[in-house]
Amino acid sequence: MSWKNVLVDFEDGVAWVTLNRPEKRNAMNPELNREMVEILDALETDDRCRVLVLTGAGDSFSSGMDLKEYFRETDGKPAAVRDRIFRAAADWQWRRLRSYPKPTIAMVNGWCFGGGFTPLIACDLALAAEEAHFGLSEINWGIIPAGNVTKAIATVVGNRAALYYIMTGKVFDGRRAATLGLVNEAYPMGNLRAQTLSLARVLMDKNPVVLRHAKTAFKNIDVMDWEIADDYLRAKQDQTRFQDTERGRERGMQQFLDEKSYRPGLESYRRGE
Ligand code: ACO
Ligand code: V55
Repeated sequence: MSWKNVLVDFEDGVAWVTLNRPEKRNAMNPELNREMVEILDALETDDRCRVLVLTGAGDSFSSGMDLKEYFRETDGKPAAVRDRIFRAAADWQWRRLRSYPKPTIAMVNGWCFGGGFTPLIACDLALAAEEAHFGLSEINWGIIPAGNVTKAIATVVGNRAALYYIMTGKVFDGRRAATLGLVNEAYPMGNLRAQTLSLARVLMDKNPVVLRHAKTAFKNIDVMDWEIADDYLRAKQDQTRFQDTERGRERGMQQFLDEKSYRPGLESYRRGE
């Protein structure tokens, strides 16, 4: 598997997906976005990928949408052509990523601007370098945060902070991103990769079928009222049992209630027997 604008490396169950246009600060152009759609499709059924980590090459996570190739160069094109070019961005940045069947972690290693927020937030979890810098810079060049950046930011931070950064375009660092809840934790740059791998290992120890349905359910209940959410979650619970060939639920109960060999409040049931 080889792409021009993205690197994919496998290491102990982790697929490291690295946006790779460092000379353009990993700005996302149409070709990179088309490649990312293919990559997410490919990794979905690739057993070498049990957790997907999204990061960037060099000193950037992503400087956002490629202003030249996305905006200037599509300005004169017919609406239908523009729609198609922008759809490749949406297809991976939130549509596929938000409901990805495998756990996803964004590892923000440096600059993250505008459109870069969409895939960052669409990942299940996110870690940042304390030294990384974030900004909703759209306002600085005369556009509103589209490409679902506005929708994405509203799902992770409160109204005050969201509007503050949408309206001022001010830059903030990784520590602030963690305080805001935009990322789970911030670590010194030198520890970021090791910490990401360690978080990936925690996820890899869990039952992948249960993990998949747990995250999908969380993302879907957003638009449901309590009655519908309750019914949906019960149905989802049954679906999980039906699909779980490992029979985690039965094993967990057997190990706790019969064998008294583990405590589910404190650790995971033993999967490999
Ligand atoms: N789109 C297109 N090209 C970009 C982008 C971008 N988003 N970001 C950087 N580049 C290009 C620059 O044009 C330059 O290209 P060149 O070498 O061919 O001249 C190259 O990347 C390096 O950029 P510099 O500005 O020289 O790099 P520096 O390290 O000094 O600064 C920074 C990095 C702060 C990220 C700066 O490049 C920047 O402000 N980029 C734009 C950030 C932004 O506002 N993105 C758009 C958000 S809105 C949206 O996504 C819709
Ligand atoms: C923006 C971002 C997009 C897009 C159009 O933030 C505009 C501006 C993330 O994708 O498709």
